[in-house]
This record gives sequence, structure tokens and C-alpha cells, in this order.
Amino acid sequence: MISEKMTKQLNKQINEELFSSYLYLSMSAYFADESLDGFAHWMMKQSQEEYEHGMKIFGYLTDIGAKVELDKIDKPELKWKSAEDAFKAALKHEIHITDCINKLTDLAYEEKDHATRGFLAWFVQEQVEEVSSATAIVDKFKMVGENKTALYMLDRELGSRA
Ligand code: OFO
Repeated sequence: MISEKMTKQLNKQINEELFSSYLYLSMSAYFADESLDGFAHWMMKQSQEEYEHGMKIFGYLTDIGAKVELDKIDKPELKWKSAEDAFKAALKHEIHITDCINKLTDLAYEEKDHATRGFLAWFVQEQVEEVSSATAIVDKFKMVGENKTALYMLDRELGSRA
């Protein structure tokens, strides 16, 4: 049986995931405003993924008969200094989320809650991907530098995200 503490922490993680969705949606709006439509598209997709992450936890809690308690979602930043700055902020955020998932996993081990530990394994792997893809994009920005043509090409590349 899931503990109250674990239920509370999973509810908190729903909020973290929904905030992630909101943050990337805000980044998508920022990029659309800057006419960087490829980056806007990438962030929109990312936002949708984050919503699904939140819903995965929602589904787990309801499946095991634990209580879902939604909280208010913080207001995200609305502007960044540059496209590179926004992606750096996204990477920093994913490192934070990885930390949250690791702490949840630690708690599941501590409480010998094997069902929740198994459930969280998917998130542990997902975070490896999330951090790796954000790092790869930040690295590409370093190569682009001040080159506008290269920025245009990167925008196009990210616009092809399925
Ligand atoms: Fe949900 O993985 Fe990003 O935040």
C-alpha cells in the first residue's frame, strides 16, 4: 500500500510536470513572437510531452486508488535574452526534474514500495533522454554563435520534430 508521504510527493511531481508543460508552452509563445517557428514547434511538442508525463502519474495514482490533489501551477517566465538562453533554461529545468525523479525513486526504495519504484523506472530513463536532447541543442547553439544563417538552419532542423 502506498504511503501518504509517497502520495504527496507524486502529487507534487504532477505539479512539476504540469509546470514543465507550462514553461515550454511559454517558451513556444516566446519563439513564435520572435518568428523562430521551428523552435516554437519544438517547444510546443515538448509541452505536450510534459502534459503526458503529468497524466501518467495521475493515472498511476488513480489506478492504485490513491488520492490525486491538484495544486496551482506557478507562472512561468515569459521572456528570455535569446533563443540560446531559453534552451539553456530548459536544460537547467530538466536537470532539476531529474533530481526530483531521483528523490522520488530514493523514497520508493526507502519505503520498499516496489510498485512505485517500478512505475518510476520509466521516468528515470525518460530523464536521461530529456537531459541528453536538451544538452545536444545547447551544444548546437554554441556552434551557431552569432551566425544568423546557422541559427536559421537550426530553427528549421528543430521544426521537423515529429
Ligand atoms: Fe517530464 O520530463 Fe521534462 O520536465
